[in-house]
Amino acid sequence: MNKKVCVVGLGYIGLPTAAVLANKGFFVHGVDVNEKAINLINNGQVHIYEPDLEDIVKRVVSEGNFSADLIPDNADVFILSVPTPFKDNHKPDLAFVESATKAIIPYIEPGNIIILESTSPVGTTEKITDWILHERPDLNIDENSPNQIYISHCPERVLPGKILKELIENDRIVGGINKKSTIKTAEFYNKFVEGKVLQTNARTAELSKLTENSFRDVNIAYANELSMICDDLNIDVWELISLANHHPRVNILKPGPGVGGHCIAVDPWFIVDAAPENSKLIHTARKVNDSKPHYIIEKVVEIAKNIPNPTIACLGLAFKANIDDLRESPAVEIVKELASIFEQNMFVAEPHIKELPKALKDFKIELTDTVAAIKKADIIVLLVDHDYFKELDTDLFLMKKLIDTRGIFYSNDYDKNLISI
Ligand code: SAJ
Repeated sequence: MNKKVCVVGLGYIGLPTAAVLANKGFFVHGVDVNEKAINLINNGQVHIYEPDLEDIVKRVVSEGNFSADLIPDNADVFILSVPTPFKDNHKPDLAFVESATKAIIPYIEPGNIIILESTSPVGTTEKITDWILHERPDLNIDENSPNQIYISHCPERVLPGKILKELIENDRIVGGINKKSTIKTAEFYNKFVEGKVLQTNARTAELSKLTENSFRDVNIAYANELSMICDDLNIDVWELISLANHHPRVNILKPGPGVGGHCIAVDPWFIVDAAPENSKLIHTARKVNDSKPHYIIEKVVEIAKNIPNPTIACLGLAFKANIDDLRESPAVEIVKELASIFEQNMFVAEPHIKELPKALKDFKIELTDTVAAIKKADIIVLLVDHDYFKELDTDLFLMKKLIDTRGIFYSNDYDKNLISI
């Protein structure tokens, strides 16, 4: 029985994973470089928002099944769940994976399972194996050796906002560095996952995760491209998509102000970097989605030309609906650019945050409540489809220009002041 698990990286994935494992009866030793987060967790609190997470953390910490620390400890299973960002040139940055691996190396013992959960370029699990075996020649991955360790990739696939449910219910893909690693790792996930645990090799598991997020990116790019075509042709894209989706084999996703978050806008680059000649579609989709914020900015500027001293209100900063996460948010990028153009006359409403993010601090932007922002503005740019915005009284928008990038105010009645893109 694998009783002790060491989870390295207590962020959006690692912390919920640690909490779920502790809740299932494992003894979990969590590790992070963020001392503030460690102290909060050991107090039964959390530093990120995810529904129900704090309640579970509070309970498992008080029951003694979960504690957090700056340094790893011996364990039966090590899980690496650290960020894998890309560098300025869109090349993957494995610095966190490398430092997390190096941190656990002194604690690894024969028989241990080491699992990389971070979304990673193809070949990363092999790199981890090399780093470990280089520093620990006493260990090996040879089947039937008494000093054998098991190394696998098992990509996380959970949706922010539904993490605790999806960690248990989603199917998982486990790809070991060899057959024995796959089997041992799958046995571990079968102890707490209710979905299927599918077995493959490490490289296929790595590419499967990148493939899932690229699939979504390519399909969102199609919707975004349609939205710009429709804008040219004076057709409402939301009506168009809802009509086309009546076809039994068509399911077009939603256009928006661009693609945000730390996954879908990042992972496709790992494929483009590894196979540039053969990933033209994936690369183009990235470029289409990255161009959408600029398209929105140009639209606002074009409309503002006809209004003397225009005042702009932007609704929403999060990267998607009903969350407080601003990472890689196209809304933040749009607000930043508009603030540098319209200077004094910018209002922003984001009901999920209390202060502006660092990226917007140097601008003269007023963070205010939604109704006040709308009342003050000539042009309203709706950037996030929060439920809160859906409930707004549409009379507030009378006599104003409304650019709706999320289609929440779309209706069949054509309204000259509503621009849906
Ligand atoms: N978006 C659109 N139109 C759509 C759907 C999404 O513009 O029709 C935008 C959102 O507004 C947001 C971005 O795409 O800016 C990403 O949102 P999302 O809800 O599609 O995905 P994430 O980033 O929250 O989570 C994804 C998930 N992957 C897939 O659905 C294939 C999740 O399962 C992964 O675990 C996660 O990435 C990850 O960690 O990789």
